[in-house]
Amino acid sequence: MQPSRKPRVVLTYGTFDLFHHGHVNLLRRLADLGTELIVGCSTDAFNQIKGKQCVMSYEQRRTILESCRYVDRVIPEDTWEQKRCDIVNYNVSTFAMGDDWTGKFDDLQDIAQVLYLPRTPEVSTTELRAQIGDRERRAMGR
Ligand code: C2G
Repeated sequence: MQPSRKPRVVLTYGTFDLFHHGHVNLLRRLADLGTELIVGCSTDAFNQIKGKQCVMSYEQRRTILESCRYVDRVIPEDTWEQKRCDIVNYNVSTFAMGDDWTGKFDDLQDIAQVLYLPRTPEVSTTELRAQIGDRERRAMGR
């Protein structure tokens, strides 16, 4: 009988557009840090605030995240400021992001462990969109 592990909630946020293996690598490592992984998925309105053009809607991106084996719960991310409340409300032990965010959320260290994990090299939503565009242009003979 496995001794039941002390509950340890891990929290992260992101847009997760065109879900790719870089996202999966991050979520898998985050899931290994605790007993429950919560993902704050940026809403379409918040992506406008972030200046991010998305291919997929919030509903589509949330559906994909909820299907991921490493994710236990998906919540909407509507503002930059909600992290502190979410950490308290969901009893979060560890807040973690990819290391392109290094230092940006250190102010949360008074209420949670804050980690920045290495990004997966050579893949990004932006890069995928560019590759698709290039291939379409080549197929059209332009
Ligand atoms: N990521 C990664 N490796 C990649 C691409 C992304 O580890 N090759 C990580 C990012 O570092 C981030 C997460 O995957 O932690 C989600 O990336 P995005 O969808 O680009 O999210 P972002 O726009 O960084 O939004 O309040 C925080 C923001 O909502 C984060």
